[in-house]
Amino acid sequence: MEIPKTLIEKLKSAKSIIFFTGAGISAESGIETFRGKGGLWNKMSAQELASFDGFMKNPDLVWEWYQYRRKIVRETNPNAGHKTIADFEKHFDEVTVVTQNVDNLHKRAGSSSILELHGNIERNYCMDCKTFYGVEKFLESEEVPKCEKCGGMIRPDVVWFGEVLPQDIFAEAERKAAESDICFIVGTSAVVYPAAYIPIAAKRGGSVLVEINIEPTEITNQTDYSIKGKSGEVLPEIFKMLKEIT
Ligand code: BV8
Ligand code: ZN
Repeated sequence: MEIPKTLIEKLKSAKSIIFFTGAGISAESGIETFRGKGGLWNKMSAQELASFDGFMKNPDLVWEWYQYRRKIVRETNPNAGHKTIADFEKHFDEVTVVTQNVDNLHKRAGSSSILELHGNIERNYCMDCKTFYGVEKFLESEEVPKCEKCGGMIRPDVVWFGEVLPQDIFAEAERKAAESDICFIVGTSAVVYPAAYIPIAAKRGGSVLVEINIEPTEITNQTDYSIKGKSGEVLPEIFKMLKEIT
């Protein structure tokens, strides 16, 4: 992999950094991506499954799909990519992770400033009274559980297609992006909106865009640097080169 020296120079003088991440950063942990080969969306046409209509049409099937994904998440660990991002926090005034992922791996890797645009698969809530439940509560349920307080249907606390993102979190992510000096775009095909606006907000704010991906994406031609490689290898290499000159 080719890490440009000018990027390391820019990093040296940077104050605030954001990491905009997608499913690709979790691929080396063993969690399938959505659009890659054998990805989640291809197998289970997840576009319908990860939607409110899909859930209402077939609640137990969608619930089972999330239970299957939660099991995978429980059995995987953060990889070197997640851990390096957590390490960046010790070297810069401000590091923010803006993630589209719902797998909680950034938190488990030790990152402390995380904005989850699409929710978190390890949380559930009642569709009627909005009571939140931790994932351990219904670990073994094969059907959609019912709320203990009001009997309502329980759903995963993730943002489905056609649903609005948490406005406060999205606004905070836009602000951090606009104020950042450098915006890493890691492991995302950048096709899902409005999340994919975040790197655009960073660019508009004068940020240097650095893409890390195993293949070109929708955003590649807008980036200042596009580094081809696995995030679990590229991020540690960047961090190593940075430490050598600081
Ligand atoms: C909204 C949570 C509107 C759930 C997800 C028609 C109808 C309705 C909406 C739309 C429509 N047409 C367009 C839209 C908008 C839609 C959208 O953008 N669709 C796309 C597909 C065109 N967006 C929405 O619906 C959003 N809501 O617009 O609401 C609205 C407005 C007002 C009022 C009411 C409604 C909600 C979008 C959120 C959907 N939820 N996930 C769940 O996970 O179950 S999206 C899902 O895709 C994940 O969150 C995922 O993170 C995200 C993006 O995918 P990526 O992360 O990029 O993953 P992908 O597999 O695509 O790419 C992986 C990349 O990694 C690849 O580039 C690969 O090369 C790379 N890679 C692989 N390995 C590695 C690697 N890179 C580095 N290293 C490696 N080792
Ligand atoms: Zn309830």
